[in-house]
Amino acid sequence: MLTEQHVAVYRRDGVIVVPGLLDASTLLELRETTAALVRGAAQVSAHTDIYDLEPSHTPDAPRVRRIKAPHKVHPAFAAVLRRPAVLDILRALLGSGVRLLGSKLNMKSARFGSPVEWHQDWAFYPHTNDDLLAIGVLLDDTDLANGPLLVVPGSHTGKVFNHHGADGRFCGAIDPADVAEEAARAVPLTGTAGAMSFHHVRALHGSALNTSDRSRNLLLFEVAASDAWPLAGVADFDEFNSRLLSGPPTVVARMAQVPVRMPLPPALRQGSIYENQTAAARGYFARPVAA
Ligand SMILES: O=C(O)CCC(=O)C(=O)O
Repeated sequence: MLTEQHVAVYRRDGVIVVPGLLDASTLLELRETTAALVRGAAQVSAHTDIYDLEPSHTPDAPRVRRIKAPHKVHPAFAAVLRRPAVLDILRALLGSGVRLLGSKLNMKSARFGSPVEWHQDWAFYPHTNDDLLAIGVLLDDTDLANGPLLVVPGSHTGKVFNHHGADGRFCGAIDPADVAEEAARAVPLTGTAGAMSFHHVRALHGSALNTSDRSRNLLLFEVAASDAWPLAGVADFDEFNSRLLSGPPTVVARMAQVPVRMPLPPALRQGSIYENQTAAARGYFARPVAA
């Protein structure tokens, strides 16, 4: 499924999009599961362990911006990651040992889906080496109008930007002035539903408001080479090993010469990147008009 050219482009740009990895019936199941979960948000009026809500959410008009850890919420999401074609791609990009870090389903609803400010995932979870990436599964056809992921090619080998606010706390967002030149070079990860993108953990990325009348639902999985160890530590070794997708458990940590800024002290508002980024003084992307 993955050609040598895909691998070479990933090494050069830090991002690739592979079309057609999910068939129509799998997509239908994932969409129906997602729609049922959104209907379930009518029962809640504040963020929960499952739901991260749009600021304009009400139980009468449920507005979900993220399903947290979908692989734990429904087996259909977990199954995506176990597909042989996906595992083959992960092994080609990360090596034979691969561990899941987590998952999220970011939902940009028609016309008001929240933007995500420029950031590098590496700022949130630095490891002993940077052989980590995020998979983005397009659950909807995605074009410029419905808020595709925007990634700056080549930024994965560049600097690690400051993701701290003026109060000295981590806020998970980069000041737009620091990445003005890079942002102008970003490429949109557009494609037909069923495609998957793979972006390096240090790749600079963000995404704009959904201004279209279509949703843009993106299922994200964060994965790491099994010898990349989180600098924040491992609280439960059995749980850590239970997330291996490929290869045996190991106590070997591969150390690489990588730039690191620790995400400490933690963001004032926890729970999701959307909450973290509310502490950022300035934003790059237009915000939804309160409805
Ligand atoms: O959903 C998006 O467009 C961006 C998501 C992202 O970069 C993240 O959640 O880290």
